[in-house]
Amino acid sequence: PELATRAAALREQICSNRDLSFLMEAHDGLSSAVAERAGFKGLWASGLSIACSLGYRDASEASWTQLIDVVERMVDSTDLPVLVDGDSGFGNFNNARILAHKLRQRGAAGVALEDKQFPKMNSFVGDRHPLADANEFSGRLRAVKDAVGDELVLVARIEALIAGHGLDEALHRAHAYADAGADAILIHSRKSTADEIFAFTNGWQNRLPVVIVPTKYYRTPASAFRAAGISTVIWANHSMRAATSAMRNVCERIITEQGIAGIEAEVATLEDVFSLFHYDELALAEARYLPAN
Ligand code: SPV
Ligand code: MG
Repeated sequence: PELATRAAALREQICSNRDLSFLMEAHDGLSSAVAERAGFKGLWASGLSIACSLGYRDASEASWTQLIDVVERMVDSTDLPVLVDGDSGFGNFNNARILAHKLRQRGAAGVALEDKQFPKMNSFVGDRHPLADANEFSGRLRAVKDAVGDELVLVARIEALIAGHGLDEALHRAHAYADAGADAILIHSRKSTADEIFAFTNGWQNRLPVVIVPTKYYRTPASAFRAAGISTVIWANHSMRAATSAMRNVCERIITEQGIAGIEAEVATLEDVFSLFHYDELALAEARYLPAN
């Protein structure tokens, strides 16, 4: 679809749809196509998963140009809107607005920016998560809004709870980022229960839609998120982790069995893989455009 249509679709899912929305992690064209075929309506271009697939750590090691190249493959391989994990924006307001501008050009539907300093570290690694100054980060958000307007959904991600600050700091930042023009707030937590998420949603009262990433509080059912009025849940890294287990298993089996007969029935068929990328369309196009002889 037209790129503006994808941004509108993501805006509908995050900002106006009253039911809970789900975004599935993907990190390349294949994982995007698989998620679409399975029935997801939107994708999360996870910084962690993209870093993993490129062999980097999720610590701002991949460059922003590498990120936009991956996003382009994700956009081209599906019709789905893609919310891109823009980390901390790769620098100050200027780097953030260049990133947003290029993401829009490559067909992204939205970008999430987190209020950390560059280089960032994955929120589940270690204890050093220096936050950006809230005013400075608000300037990053305003610069992105001025650069791309409504053509990208702008999600402001709050890392205050990750960094060990309290609810007050998280709410203070959420209000500042709403004032700066964010379309939605992503509140992140590394706790194994959703208590601090629900404390946040109680205090926030949905001034803007709330997006969450329940990687660590995975036992909380979707019904509880609905009841708290949350807008969108991101299943942030599960295709990458599933692929890691599946690839390891098949590697170990092939080494042990010195053959592939045993695993043939357990891996996707080639027909399955071909069908994800519409080889049938190419055959039709050949009939139409290649000389007949
Ligand atoms: C990601 O998927 O890269 C995220 C979510 O930012 S998390 O890893 O939970 O920080
Ligand atoms: Mg990330």
